[in-house]
Amino acid sequence: MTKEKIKFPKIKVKNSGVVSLQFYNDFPDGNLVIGEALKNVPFAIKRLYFINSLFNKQAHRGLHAHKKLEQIIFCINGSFTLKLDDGKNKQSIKMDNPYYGVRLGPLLWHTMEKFSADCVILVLAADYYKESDYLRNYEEFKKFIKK
Ligand code: T46
Repeated sequence: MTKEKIKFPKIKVKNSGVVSLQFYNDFPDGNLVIGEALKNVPFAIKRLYFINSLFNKQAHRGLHAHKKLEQIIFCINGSFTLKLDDGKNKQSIKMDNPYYGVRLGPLLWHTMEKFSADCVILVLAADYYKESDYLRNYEEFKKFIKK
């Protein structure tokens, strides 16, 4: 196994952090990357979804926060920019490394943009889809975090 010294930005916003996956990248026939629930993935996974066909260079996804949901977001191919905002601190992260995910904890406004055409985003979620958990309006989000 080759553990490359790959740098990932330090996370400066609340309710986030870096999740580092185990990887084997010295195989002549390709790489293997592993996440295990309640080990390097810090919750029991109830749902996963992925986003691909990101050919529209102007696309913006996310633009919401969750009230309670815990998720980890990965860029498993290509690249995109993840913007995080905890209501006080903001951070922009270039996601282009399949070995690292970013925790999207509750009350973290997040936006995904600047997708490469080959970008594939994988998200692991701790709960099933519930529209009532979304804060899709920024002013509503700001009011919610003051409660
Ligand atoms: C998130 C970011 C990172 C479902 O019916 N089930 C699902 O599991 C999901 C994820 C979405 N949907 C429906 C809800 C909307 O009608 O699919 C439609 C598109 O969802 P949305 O606009 O929320 O997609 P994104 O890419 O902006 O956000 C997604 C997740 O929804 C969200 O939880 O944190 O990825």
